[in-house]
Amino acid sequence: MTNRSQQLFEEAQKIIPGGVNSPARAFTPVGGDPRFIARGQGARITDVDGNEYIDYVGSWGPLILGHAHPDVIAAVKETCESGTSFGAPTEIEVKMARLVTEMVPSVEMVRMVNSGTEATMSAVRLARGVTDRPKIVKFEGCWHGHADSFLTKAGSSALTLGAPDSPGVPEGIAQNTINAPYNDLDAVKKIVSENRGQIAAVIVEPVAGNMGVVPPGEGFLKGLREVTASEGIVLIFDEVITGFRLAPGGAQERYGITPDLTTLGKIIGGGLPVGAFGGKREIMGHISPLGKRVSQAGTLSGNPLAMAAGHAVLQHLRKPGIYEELERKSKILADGVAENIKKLGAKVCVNRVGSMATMFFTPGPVTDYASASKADTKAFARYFREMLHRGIYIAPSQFEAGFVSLAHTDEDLSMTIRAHYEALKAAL
Ligand code: KE4
Repeated sequence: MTNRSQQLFEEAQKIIPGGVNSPARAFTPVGGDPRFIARGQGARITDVDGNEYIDYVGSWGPLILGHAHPDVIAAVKETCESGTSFGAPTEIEVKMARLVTEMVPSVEMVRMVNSGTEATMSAVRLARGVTDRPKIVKFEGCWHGHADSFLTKAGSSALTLGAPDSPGVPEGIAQNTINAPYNDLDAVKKIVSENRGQIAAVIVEPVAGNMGVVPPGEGFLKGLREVTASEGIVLIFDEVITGFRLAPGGAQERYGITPDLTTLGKIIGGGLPVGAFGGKREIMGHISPLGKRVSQAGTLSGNPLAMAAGHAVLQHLRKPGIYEELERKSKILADGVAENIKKLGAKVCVNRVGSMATMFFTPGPVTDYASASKADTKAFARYFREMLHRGIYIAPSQFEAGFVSLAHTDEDLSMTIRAHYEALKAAL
């Protein structure tokens, strides 16, 4: 029964575009109406009609500890007793910067912002300011938030809703963004040689999450590092999803590649609005008010509540055994899903890196935007509805990642595997 959700959605659509404050939440690609969520606890969320779901969206990545983790709640409660924002530096911002620079060694200096979009937008402006070059290279199907420079062949909601090239982005801006196929190093080398001295940055999701999960091929990240280093191009790892997800130091720790700049979001805020960008001191030293004074600012950047929440999460993630436990849980689910696929002889494929994964409705392999786009999105929609009906909440799009959290219990995982078998069978 979803009466209350339907009532709220009807009202919401009159006063909020599409009834949602982010298009990724729209159920357009999967049919039906979004569920309005009343509360979350651990790995579960409950909608306003009292329906409970095991949650694999986790607010699109931030909730690696699960919903309403006591450490996070306590930190926010305690902090807000002293006020919510001052527009002046606070101690918690220094503690957070220290924690981030310790956990991600390539980040020698870090600036807090309020979203992943602000982080990537600022990092690209900084790269352009430092190099005095206009162009950037991104990868088809990657999503770096909704700043103009990124909205060409973009992933996530742009891809899901069929608008990878957004209206409203002037040609003058779009022409400075060059897209390459993900995992295609030769294409990048060709672009670089054809635009010598013009490219400020290459920005990449070191593990793509926004066309569904697509891991970097053998040598891809290493090759990007080499070609950018040799051409004085700033290599930006967009770790808004992978940061603190794939290892304490993110994908760069997992794959052993050091970018010049890193963008962060999601987990760093523990569910509150936080983004961050940081990297080499010689580059960060040109962010206003320093050096060349590349402009960047924000009223609520480093907000004490958001810093307290993020700090509580990151401290938890530094404990021994955390990522081994996350991998243990993720592998249980992955193995169960693989067994179901085998039993059903389903022509689907799964890409997984650690606790982020996507099942594609195509035989695969899925290595880039072109192969991801072959997925049967109608079959995915059927599967989505069957999972929702069985109390499993996954992203309402074929082109997103699913996330296991530390709060998912072995029982949650077993229930999910059983539901997955039935839902996949019904969707085929
Ligand atoms: P935000 O501005 O949404 O905080 O972050 C933008 C962003 C930047 N980089 C990467 C790799 C990202 O995945 C994101 C945002 N991710 C999407 C879902 N894949 C957020 C969900 C939404 O747009 O509502």
